[in-house]
Amino acid sequence: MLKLNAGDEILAVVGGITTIEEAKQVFSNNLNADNLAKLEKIQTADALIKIANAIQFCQPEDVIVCTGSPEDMQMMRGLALKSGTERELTMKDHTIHYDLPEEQGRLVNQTYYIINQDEPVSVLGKKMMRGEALEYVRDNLGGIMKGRNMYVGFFSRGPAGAKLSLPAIEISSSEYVMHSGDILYRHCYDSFDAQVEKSKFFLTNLHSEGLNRPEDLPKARIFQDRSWLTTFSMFCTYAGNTLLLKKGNHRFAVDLATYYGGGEELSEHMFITGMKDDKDRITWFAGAAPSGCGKTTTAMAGSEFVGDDLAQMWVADDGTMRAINPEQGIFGIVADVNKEGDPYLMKAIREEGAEVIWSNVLVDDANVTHWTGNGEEHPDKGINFQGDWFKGKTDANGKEIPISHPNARCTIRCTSIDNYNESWGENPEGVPVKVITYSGRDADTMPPIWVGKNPNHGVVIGASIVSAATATEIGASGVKRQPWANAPFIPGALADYMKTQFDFFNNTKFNADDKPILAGLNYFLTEGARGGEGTKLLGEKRDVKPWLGWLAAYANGDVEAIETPIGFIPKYEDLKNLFASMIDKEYPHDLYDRQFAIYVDKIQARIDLQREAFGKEENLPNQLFKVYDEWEAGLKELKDNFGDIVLPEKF
Ligand code: SPV
Ligand code: MN
Repeated sequence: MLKLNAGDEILAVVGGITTIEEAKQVFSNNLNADNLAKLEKIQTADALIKIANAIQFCQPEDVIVCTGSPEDMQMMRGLALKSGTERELTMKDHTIHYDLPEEQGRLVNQTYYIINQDEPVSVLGKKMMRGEALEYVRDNLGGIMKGRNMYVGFFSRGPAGAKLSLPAIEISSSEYVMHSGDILYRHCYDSFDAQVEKSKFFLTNLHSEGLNRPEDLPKARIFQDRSWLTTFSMFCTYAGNTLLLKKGNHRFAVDLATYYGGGEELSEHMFITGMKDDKDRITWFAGAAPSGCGKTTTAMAGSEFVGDDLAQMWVADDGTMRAINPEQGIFGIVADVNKEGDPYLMKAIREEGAEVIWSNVLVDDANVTHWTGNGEEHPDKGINFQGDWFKGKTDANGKEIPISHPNARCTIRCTSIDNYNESWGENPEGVPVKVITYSGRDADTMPPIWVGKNPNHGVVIGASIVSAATATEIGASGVKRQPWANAPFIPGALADYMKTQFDFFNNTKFNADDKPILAGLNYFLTEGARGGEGTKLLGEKRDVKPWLGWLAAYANGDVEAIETPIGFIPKYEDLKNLFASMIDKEYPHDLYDRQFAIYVDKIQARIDLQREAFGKEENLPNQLFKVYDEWEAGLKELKDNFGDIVLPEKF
């Protein structure tokens, strides 16, 4: 069980400020009249004491309070340019930021949960005892902001007034981090106190990149203090390591949902998107996929986009499942974003009108950005994530350096994207979710879509996601299990998280008609895995639309499905019609057969892999193994009757 406020509060120990009077003294010593007046509006004593401790400890030259007003945001953008952490591009309101060549993703091996004696931590995360972390923070963050500015912003992770919105403070010496925060998160300076009052919690994030030198990178640490809902980040700049409103606070939100949500809340690594049909009915989806597996693209396939990375979800009093996006923008991978597959995003980042921070892409002599897979002409030279670049340039190992890093990204507000549905996105009641999807990069086993037969089967589909390694995590390789695509962000025991999933989806508060369906989604099947040759995909990016379209039709009772041992799959005729009406594409029967044939031995091998890995965890809910038993029994019978590869017509 997670214990809040247990053990020493590191920030208080290193800062030494414990009372509001002391805090006010720190403010009057360090802030000019303008910023002092801004900070005076905030009344939450605990928050003020934290900020005072950060000032006392990091010793900035100046403290700048970011209220989220248009003037303050304009100022922050200006400061980012002045400091050189961003550079202006030719396109109006576009800037470029580079992270160190060695820091192009999340520093998984330098990210730690701070723990107290005997606290269970996810087997997937690293942990450090509180005392050791305290010493590390004291030694490395003390005085780190001497001679520079400290920025303080107040944000809400979610629309104001939503049940699961959480207020958070971001403190950083990086103009780029704060500018990114302005784009990706909702400021709540004016309502911070009221939001803390309502949610009872607020989150605190403290970051400094120090001198931003490659030689300091080994010292970089991302600490997550679960007990005090506080993060510390140092000697790094990549937003996934520094803008801890994102994954840092997501980890705390997972903890809160798991240990305090009572089976009525979830905090997931999921997009939120809606599809409006010809009857003007919107079917809402929330879908999990590991980092770098097309979550943004899937979200953008909806006509009513709401979010591409995180979802806070709950069972509402009206018996529906609701979801909000804790963010208001996207920090999206740009590799392979092109006109054909991502028309909305492409328009937003390629045409004037949006404020965009690019990171780690190539900038040519005309100050225009380029990236791999954009479907455009590429220049022969420019500047990218590793400095000067020219076509054919190789790295120290003789490997050709791509034009942009595979984890290069763009930071942009949702309101700049044409399919964003702002009224739903900002609705504190959340969107009513009917379909949950779970996907990974699975080249050879599962079909494009299949629906769990009941909530427990659905939960186990989520538990069983696998994926090839991606560029989002430094040092990752091979095929990895990716439980719920959320494992890198689950701080506590996996068993506790899993129990919450079973409790949530079996919650009796759901109306029978409003229970979401839970489905697997996989568009990475290759020719080679289905009787052909090579690694070419069997489908295309744009097929996502008919896949989601079928799930919507099924969830609404418009189509029937075929029952297989692992779940329900679509009928050929329905898909054929959807391919034609949604993307004007012919969908041949033999492609259907190849995509939806059940490969019994391959699926069985997956179950074996999962059983073995989960077998090492303690106290896992029994339902997990019961579902695997059911799948296995069905698969065995299938194989006895029809052999290893079973076409849909056999069911
Ligand atoms: C991811 O890697 O899942 C991201 C980007 O969404 S990060 O901010 O690094 O988490
Ligand atoms: Mn993500």
